[in-house]
Formats: sequence, C-alpha cells, structure tokens
Amino acid sequence: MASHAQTPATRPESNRSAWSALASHYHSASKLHLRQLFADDPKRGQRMAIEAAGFYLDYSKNRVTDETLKLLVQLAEESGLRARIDAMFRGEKINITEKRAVLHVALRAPKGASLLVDGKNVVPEVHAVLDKMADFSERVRSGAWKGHTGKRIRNVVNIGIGGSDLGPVMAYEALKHYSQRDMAFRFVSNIDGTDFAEAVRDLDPAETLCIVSSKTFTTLETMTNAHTAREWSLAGLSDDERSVAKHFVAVSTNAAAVAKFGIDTANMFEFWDWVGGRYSMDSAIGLSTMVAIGAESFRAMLDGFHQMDEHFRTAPFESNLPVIMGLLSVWYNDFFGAQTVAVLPYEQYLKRFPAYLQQLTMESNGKHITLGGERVAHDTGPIYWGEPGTNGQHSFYQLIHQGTRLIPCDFIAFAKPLNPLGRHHDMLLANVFAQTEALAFGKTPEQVKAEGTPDWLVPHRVFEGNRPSNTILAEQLTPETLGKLVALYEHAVFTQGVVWNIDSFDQWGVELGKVLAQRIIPELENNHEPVLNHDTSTNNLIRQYRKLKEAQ
Ligand code: G6Q
Repeated sequence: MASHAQTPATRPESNRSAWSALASHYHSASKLHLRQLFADDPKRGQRMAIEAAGFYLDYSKNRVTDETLKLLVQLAEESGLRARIDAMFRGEKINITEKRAVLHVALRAPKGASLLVDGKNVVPEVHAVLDKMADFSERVRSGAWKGHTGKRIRNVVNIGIGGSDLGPVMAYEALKHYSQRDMAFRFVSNIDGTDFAEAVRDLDPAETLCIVSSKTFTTLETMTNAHTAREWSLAGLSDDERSVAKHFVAVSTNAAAVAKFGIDTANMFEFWDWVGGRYSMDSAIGLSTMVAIGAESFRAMLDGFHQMDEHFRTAPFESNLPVIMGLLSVWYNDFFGAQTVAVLPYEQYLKRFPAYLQQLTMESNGKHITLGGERVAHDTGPIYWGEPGTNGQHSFYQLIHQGTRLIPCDFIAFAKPLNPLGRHHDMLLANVFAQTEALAFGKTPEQVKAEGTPDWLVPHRVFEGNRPSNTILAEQLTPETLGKLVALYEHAVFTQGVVWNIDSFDQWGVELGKVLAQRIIPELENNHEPVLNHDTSTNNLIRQYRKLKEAQ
C-alpha cells in the first residue's frame, strides 16, 4: 500500500490554511447574532438552503456567514475530500487499519453498475444476494415457506447486535407503516437474558423464524442468544434437529461458522468484509427489513440510498447536502467547542433513528489518532443524541433553549403524515418551525417586559437565542426517503472524518469490549473461589457479585 503520509488526506491538519483562517474568522463570527444576520440579509432564509435528491435543507439558522461557508468549503478541499470520495467509490482500501475497502455504496448500486474491489466488480454479487433475499422474503411473506410442523411463519426474530441490530430495528420501526401487519418482528441484541425472554414470551416456535445476523458469527452476545434461541425453538418442536433448517437462517460473511452452528449454508445470506457493520442495514443484514416491507419496498429504499450517493459524489461542495452538514458540525465542534449534536426527528416512526445515528457517528468518528498515526490536533466526533419531537420539548429542550451549552440541532420533518388524523400534522410541523425560530431568535428582555413580566422575573424568562439548527424537510417518510436520510448522515460522517483525518471505518474500541469480558466470565462461573489478578476494585466487585448471587 502506498505511504499514507504522502496523500493530501493525511497532511497534518496544521498545514491547512483554511483551518487557521477559520480560527481567526471565529473571533468575529462568534459575536454575530442570528437576529442581526437575518436583519442584514432579508433573503438569508431562502439563500442558505439546498434542495437536492428530494430533500430541502435549511441551514440559514446556523451561526455562519458567506465567509464562514467559503472557508469551510476550502477546508474540505484542502483536506482532500474530493480525492477521498473518489477513492471510496473506486474501492480503494481507505479503511487503512483493517486494510479494507469501504464500499457500502456498492450495496445500492443499480444492476449494471461497476464498482471494483481488488479489480473485481462486486455489483453482480450484490444483486445475486438481493435476488436470493427477495425470493426468500416473498416465500416467508406469502406463507409458502413453512415451519417444521407445516405452519406458516408469523414471527421473525432478528438476533444480532451493534451494526447487525441497530439498522434493522431502526428500519423496521421507521418503515412499520409499509410492513406486513399480520407478522410480528422482534429484535434480540442484549446478552441480558431478559431481551430474549421478553422477545419470545408470546411466540410459538412453530411459527417463528430466527435470523441470526452476524458478520463474524463469533460475537459473544449474538452467539449466546442464537444458542438460547435454538434451545427454545427445539424445545417447542419436539427436539427434532431437522426443524433448525426451517426456523433458522443466517446473515454472515463466515460460512464455516454458520455451518458449524447447524444452519444449512443454503439458508445463509452473504455479505462482504468491505461492508462495515454500521454501514450494513442495506446489505443482507437488512433481511428482516425485507421480510417486513417486501422486496419492492426494499429496492425503493436502496434506490433512495443511491440517489443520495450520487448527489454526494457529484454535487459541488457548496450545494452538497452531506458535505455542508458535515462541515457545519465541524464548525461547532472545533471552533465553538460544542460537544454534542441533537437529532430531533418530528416523526414518530423515526423513534430509533437517534440511537441508530449514535452508532453511525460515534463509532465512526470517536477516534483520536490520525491516518498518519499521530494524536489529532483537534477534537473529533461530537456526541449525537436525541428523541422524537414533540416529546423532547417537554423535557430536555429546556437546556437547549436556556442552558449554558451550545447544542446544534438537526430537525427532521415530513410534509405528509402517514397517519393523517385531524389537525395533528399541522400542529406537529408548527412545533418544528416554532422551535427553530425560538432557538435562533430567542426573546429579548424588552419583549419579556412588554408582556408585563415583573422585573425580577425578566432574566429567567429571557431567551438569548443564537442557538443553531438545521431543518431537513422531505415530502413523506417512505422507504426511498429513509434510504436518502441514512445515506445523508453516512456521507456527512465521512466528510467529518476526512476533515479530522481519521479512519472513520474501523472500531478498535468495540473490538476491545469483545475480548475483555471473556477473561472474567470463568471467574464469575467458577464453583471455587478463583484467584483474581485484576486491580483491587475489579477483584472486589467480582467477590461482591459472587457473594450476592449466592446469598439465600
Ligand atoms: C459496527 C461494529 C459493531 C458490529 C457488532 C456486531 O460497525 O463493528 O457494532 O456490528 O459488534 O458484529 P457482528 O456482526 O460480527 O456480530
């Protein structure tokens, strides 16, 4: 592999003139108030918006001027973003610490497209797996696929964790409106036995299909849950081992481990090491999604992803949705010192979207070492969090409006409701617009006084405003829109990672967790007092646990 140190992407951050220009620009820009910026430019609200791929992004309520945007775009250019986008789409091994290509964009490339990994076009394989998934899903949905006793499948349990769970759960919840309603979908991830027990307590094994989703097929939680599921299933099916073939399928890159578990590899849906776990909901990991919504809707979702990929790949940075969103978050993270980003979908079906995004953003950009192997000079990934509106308004929004921290917000809303009920939707959307308006413009002491507020109460009721937000508007939440939305954030995360000069596609912090517990498990299970060689805190906690669990 070529030396990374020579590519523009790995140039030390300090070499980028835009960074120092932004640092000095920050001194004046941070003093500007959004009230003033809007007053000075009557067209700001129309001008600072991007309409692309069916999305409308209003970024005018950000603490930026034209100069800020110019410098941010320059920063992207100096960071080598164009070259890095091209390298990703060319299938280069941009995940340098794992020496892997990063080609989730190939998962949604149309038939006939060509994307190469090690000189081989992977698109035909992608479509072969999609066709196999479609065939299987249709058989399950239509009842043609029968369980061991001849009953049709009514329940699907996806067993997976992290990237093999969060995407499928989020997509199922997001697209529930389009799902086959006479089937139940459950998701088991946690090693905590409660997760499995509660997921299956009202299910009949004879009508239940388990999808064991694991890229490696070695993950402790998933393998433990899969074995428990196997016992549960067999116990309900006269312990007949032949039933496993009808009630278990696998999604994995590890055929040998799948076969060892006892799942016929004919019932295995494949994906590849160039698909990162948190970028895999549109691979075979999405099998539960496809069973829920059908192959046609799944393909519509892939088409949505692809439209956003093409926009990201081709649009000039100034009008590129993921680039602008990524750069704005860099602006707050590194210059204003903002530590978090709130993601606020005003769409109940997106209730798991913030949890999904937490993995996508924080596992990708929670890094402190550059591609060149040095400690980063600037802060990297902010903390992403959020809840659907309007619920959050009645809890944590207080801190966003009147607390001491700057919290940039992404508001996400759709023009057409999926469940039109009286005036609900206009009221929902009125809240989106009211919140972004209040955050930006606040309420001055004069306005508060004019409402007849006694002097002593005035400071408590003042809203400083100048709190930034993006508003993302789309027509309706559909499979296609969901694909676009996820791709929007995937590429915004990539943009951030390029500016921070980190590997957004490895996850050594997660790998550590996969091995640490293995050492302690026998110390907890051992019938005899084990010899403990941890620190005194860990040793003592283990002893306390052993004592408590044995107490009568
Ligand atoms: C995602 C991470 C991680 C992974 C899980 C499950 O990018 O690598 O969340 O998805 O640890 O891994 P398996 O799919 O291999 O079980």
